[in-house]
Amino acid sequence: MRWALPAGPARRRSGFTLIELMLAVSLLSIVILGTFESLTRQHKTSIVTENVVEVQQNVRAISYLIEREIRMAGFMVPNAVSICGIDSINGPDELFISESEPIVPDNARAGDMGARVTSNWTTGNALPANFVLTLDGATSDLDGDGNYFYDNDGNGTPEVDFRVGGGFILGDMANPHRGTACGIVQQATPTQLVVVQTGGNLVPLNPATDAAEEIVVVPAAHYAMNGAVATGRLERNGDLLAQGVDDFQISFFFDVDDDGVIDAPTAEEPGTLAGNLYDAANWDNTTLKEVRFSLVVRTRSGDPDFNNGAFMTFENRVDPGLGPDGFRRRALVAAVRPRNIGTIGSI
Ligand SMILES: [Ca+2]
Ligand SMILES: [Ca+2]
Ligand SMILES: [Ca+2]
Ligand SMILES: [Ca+2]
Repeated sequence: MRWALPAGPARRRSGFTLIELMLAVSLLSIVILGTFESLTRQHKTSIVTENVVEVQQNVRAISYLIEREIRMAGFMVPNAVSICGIDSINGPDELFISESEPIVPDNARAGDMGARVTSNWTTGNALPANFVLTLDGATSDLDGDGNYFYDNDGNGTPEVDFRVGGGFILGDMANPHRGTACGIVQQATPTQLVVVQTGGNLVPLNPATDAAEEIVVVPAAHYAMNGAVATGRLERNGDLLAQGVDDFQISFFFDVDDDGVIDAPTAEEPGTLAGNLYDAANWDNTTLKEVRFSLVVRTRSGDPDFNNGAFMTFENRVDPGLGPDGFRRRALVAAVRPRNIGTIGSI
């Protein structure tokens, strides 16, 4: 008798065993988790890149504007009123640059444009707020072409070359060694300015050695951080230029001994080192050779995975010692030679 194998198809298993199922699920979850982590990482990286690119673009655009304006400082106006600043060691600096917008170039009048102040300028002390400057109306159309630039009252017709809320620079064009004063315009007509002086001053006239004074005032672009530094707003004449700005520092380089070389890093480079402050009252703008500014901008949002990132100090700014805060930063330092200073008559 022969044994036969059971007829019919061999028994086939259908479905998975529990072990197989568990193995498959855990493999799948590893794959999903890995993909998710990689996506999250990529997303984070792209946010950081985006933030940093945004900051870099902002810094470049703003610094281009400031560089261009510093290069034009003193355009057509006396050297004495070309530039002014307020230096600080515990906060951002402020910069005033003579404005070229209201001016149509005129070679015959280069170095001569600017409204003449006929009232007395009290020297030696900071002026009271809302100080009134009486102007010679024949000179307050800066370029004398019969047109004004600013329409402060918004009636559609420009009525004056000074912008309310904008900056001003004042100096003695006959005696530029007396220094420079600057501040904000409160009210403006062709015959009168109401101003708040916030920086610099003119030292008293020395009747024995000085020429008869010739006080002149010009409109200025005022670069400053708005009020509380925490806002991070850098403004030009009250208009927003950039947000996320940590610091704005300025230093000034002079050639007082006129040997063609910027002077040694002592008092002739005010605003560079600790204890080395710039005061516009002490400097003759005709000897100014170079202006250096630094701009520190941080990313819009902090990066929790970034353990560094702290306040960056330049020039004479004292480190506030705040420690790492997770913000990535970009800093830019630019040195600019104002081409209209020390060369009266050139454009
Ligand atoms: Ca400073
Ligand atoms: Ca004009
Ligand atoms: Ca008007
Ligand atoms: Ca020198």
